[in-house]
Amino acid sequence: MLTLHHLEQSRSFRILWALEELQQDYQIQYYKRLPTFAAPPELKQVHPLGKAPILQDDDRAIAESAVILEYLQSHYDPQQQFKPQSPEDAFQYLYWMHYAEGSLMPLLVFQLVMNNVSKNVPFLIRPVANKITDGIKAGFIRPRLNDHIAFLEDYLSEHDYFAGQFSFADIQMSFPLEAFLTRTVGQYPNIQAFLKRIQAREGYQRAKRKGIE
Ligand SMILES: N[C@@H](CCC(=O)N[C@@H](CS)C(=O)NCC(=O)O)C(=O)O
Repeated sequence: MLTLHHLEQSRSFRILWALEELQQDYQIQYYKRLPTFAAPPELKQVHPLGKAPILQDDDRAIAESAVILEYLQSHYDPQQQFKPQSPEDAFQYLYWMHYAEGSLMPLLVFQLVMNNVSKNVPFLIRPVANKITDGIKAGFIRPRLNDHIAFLEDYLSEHDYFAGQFSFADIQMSFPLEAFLTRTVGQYPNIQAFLKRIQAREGYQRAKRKGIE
């Protein structure tokens, strides 16, 4: 039996969605975040790092979204519906699967951490903390993030999905793109159109309903 260890408001939504696309039997173990937004310590009993998602398949606890998605595709997608169809699609699939967590998410997490610094320092030094974090955001994070967003807008101007037809690479990429859009103002027509396309899927809608305990 498959068990998804699902942390609220987290990347484990990707796996919930993939399981719904596969129409697979599974159970969900729900976890709430601590007031600090960290994962609760119980998750460390499932995997030593205690991060979500974790998928348990009998005795094996699998961590890392991309690994779980690839595992599900290779073990639980007998009709190969979510597998890239051509060698070019397979290359794109590999690239975007790694890019999401290897390149894009670190910048977004760094941005989130910088946004939260001033809330976590004593009131009197907030102006200094803000000066430092504003400098890091303007000098380091924003220019890099702008390059990534321009790159993605450009790619999505010519592709409806990241690897040919809808695949698990789209599920992997959905999380940073949704996170980016919730923290930013501005028009990103191709990213917005892509998200609208994938969010309209029945599997996505079912997963949204199940994600709430
Ligand atoms: N690269 C990992 C990242 C896992 C990760 O950092 N998950 C976050 C949830 S979005 C988490 O568990 N955070 C809680 C914490 O760090 O305490 C993946 O894609 O699965």
